[in-house]
Amino acid sequence: MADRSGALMTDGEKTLILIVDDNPQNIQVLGNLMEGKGYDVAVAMNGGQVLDFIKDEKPDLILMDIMMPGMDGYAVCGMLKQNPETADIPVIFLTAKTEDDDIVLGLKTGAVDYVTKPFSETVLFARIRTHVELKKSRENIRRAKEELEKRNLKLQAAMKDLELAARTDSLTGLYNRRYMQNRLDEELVRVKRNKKDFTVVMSDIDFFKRINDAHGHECGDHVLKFMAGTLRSGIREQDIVSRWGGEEFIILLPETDKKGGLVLSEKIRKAIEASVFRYSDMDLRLTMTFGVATYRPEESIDELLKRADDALYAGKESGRNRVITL
Ligand code: GH3
Ligand code: MG
Ligand code: MG
Repeated sequence: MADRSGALMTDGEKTLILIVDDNPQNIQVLGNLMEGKGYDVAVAMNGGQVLDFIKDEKPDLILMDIMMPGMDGYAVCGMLKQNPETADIPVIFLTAKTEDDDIVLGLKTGAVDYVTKPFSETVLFARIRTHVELKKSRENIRRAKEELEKRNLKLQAAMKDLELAARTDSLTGLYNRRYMQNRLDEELVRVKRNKKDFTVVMSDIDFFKRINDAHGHECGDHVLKFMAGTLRSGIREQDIVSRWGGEEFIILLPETDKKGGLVLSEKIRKAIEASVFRYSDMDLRLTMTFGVATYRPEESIDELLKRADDALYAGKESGRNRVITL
């Protein structure tokens, strides 16, 4: 490991310093000094070479002369600061220009520091070390922020999935019982405010046990999915259909009176009656019975559901494949 003033960062990464000077002797002296402290060193003798170099590699710090033929140090520094890919690289001017105006101009072009020649090695290294550390901690913060944002996005997606799963019946993809219960409670609050009717339809597949018994449980599951699809395509956008249990479904029809509920249920009943469900070379025909109940002021959701259930039961008793309201 490097000594206290050395160039090895705590993460074990080597630090690359780009020395920019048009004078080979200066480069030689500075390069030896830097390497002696454990830094990796790259050199450029003019602005063009700097711009070429930074295309492939990003140094951790640039030590730059000001007076150079062609592009001077100010111009090179200005270009580096304008490029988002290199703007974060700290530039220290190391120069014989000692006027206040020169220093101010240097800092204005975006340099982090300005060291005049002849320089004290100790001070130069202390400054280099400070600016390299600042840059690395800025990078660490940025990386940590990016990582945090990535995790946040993942978490948000997982939460969305979880919310969806919590309200969905996994077999049919319809809303589940718990979600419907919540929606019914909400509807009750709404109806007290806007005084509009709402209707619930409880439906149950007729003789479903026979399907399971004759063709197996897997066939029964397919039938449930098929029925769920038929119910879903029979309702309007504002309606909500859920799997209430086994082979029983509840449809919530907001702002719908009894007549509307009966019409919609009859339409779905007919669609089911007319459809053929194909399962491994068999054509199965199924029917459903529907119990319709429209909300009555002051009753509870349980009372409303009880009336829908009673109507459904009456439909079963009187021969199935029908829509009943009491
Ligand atoms: P009814 O016309 O009176 O409604 O008669 P049914 O045979 O449809 O009603 P019953 O209540 O006697 O039987 C319901 C059957 O539904 C029994 C149960 O095994 C089956 N069942 C409930 N949930 C599922 C499921 O998730 N998958 C399958 N395959 N069958 C289910
Ligand atoms: Mg049934
Ligand atoms: Mg049943």
